[in-house]
Amino acid sequence: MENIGQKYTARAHTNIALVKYWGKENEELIIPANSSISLTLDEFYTDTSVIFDSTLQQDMITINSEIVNDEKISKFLDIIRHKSGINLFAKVESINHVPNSAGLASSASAYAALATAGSKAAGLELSDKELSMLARRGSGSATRSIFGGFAAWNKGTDDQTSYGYSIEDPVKMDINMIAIVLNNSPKKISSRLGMKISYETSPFYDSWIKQTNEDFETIQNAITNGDFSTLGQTAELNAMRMHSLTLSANPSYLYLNKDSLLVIEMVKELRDKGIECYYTMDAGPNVKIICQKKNIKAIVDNLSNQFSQDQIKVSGPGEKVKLI
Ligand code: 2P0
Repeated sequence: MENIGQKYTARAHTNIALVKYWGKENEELIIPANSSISLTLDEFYTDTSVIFDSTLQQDMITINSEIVNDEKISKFLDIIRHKSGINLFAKVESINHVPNSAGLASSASAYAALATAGSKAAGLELSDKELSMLARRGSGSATRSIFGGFAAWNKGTDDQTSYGYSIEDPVKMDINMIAIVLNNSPKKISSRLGMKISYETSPFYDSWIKQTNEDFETIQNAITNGDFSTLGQTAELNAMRMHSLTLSANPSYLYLNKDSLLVIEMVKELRDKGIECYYTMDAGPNVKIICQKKNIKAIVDNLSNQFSQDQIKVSGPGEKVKLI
């Protein structure tokens, strides 16, 4: 086990779902209620280093240089310890180049990077598929962040059948995302809790599953056919269908705020003017605009009337996870 006692660092990028994951069939193993599709982004990523160290008396974890006491991370390290048979504590240092807990999916890049650096530091040699299954145990969306470009998470039914895979990387389609950061503070209802309430109480949940399985087929075909318009239209509808699960839950909750609605209206106005673009939102108020390169300038100029430059972040497709 020559890797033990050596520090490994991995970089993983966030992803934005085009077909959303919103509910678990198994909370312990993180088996989702539906398969999902995403685009990995190059602008937002996490660098995480891990070393298993025989001198440590407990796991030592820092995020953005601050010491954190996160039981979720230690439980995740336990899974790596169990798989590798090592019995040492770890030092984990993670730097997020993503606004935390604001619907830009920092947990996706965080657990993809931790799974990759952590498994390597523990002497495991895992395939991308195995890495995705490990990352899934930390956070569902991390399953897809092992892969670059267009990626999918096959729902499966148990630990061995629920994994991520690449649909297309590098991406052939001209596709970009413009993230509008409307709120950088941690959200009130975590996605973990939100999706649990929706799964258990929304009377529309069964319809969501039926519809989202159709959306999966439509977007998969749009990627294969290079059909940007169908991809954008379907991703936008799928996002609103997911958010309807928050409104229809008991208790009802909502991630969007008035600025989110403002951006949605701007996107519709731009479309009316012939500038093709679509919106999507996750478990927070930030809106991501899906567009092609030729329209980035017009969209950013329009957004600049309402928002400052540092709120507007343009990103293209990102790479798969790698050791750095
Ligand atoms: C997604 N989201 O597919 C969906 C769409 C947010 C909205 O996956 O409980 O942090 O750790 O598995 O992955 C965010 O939820 O939740 C998410 P857990 P996760 O990207």
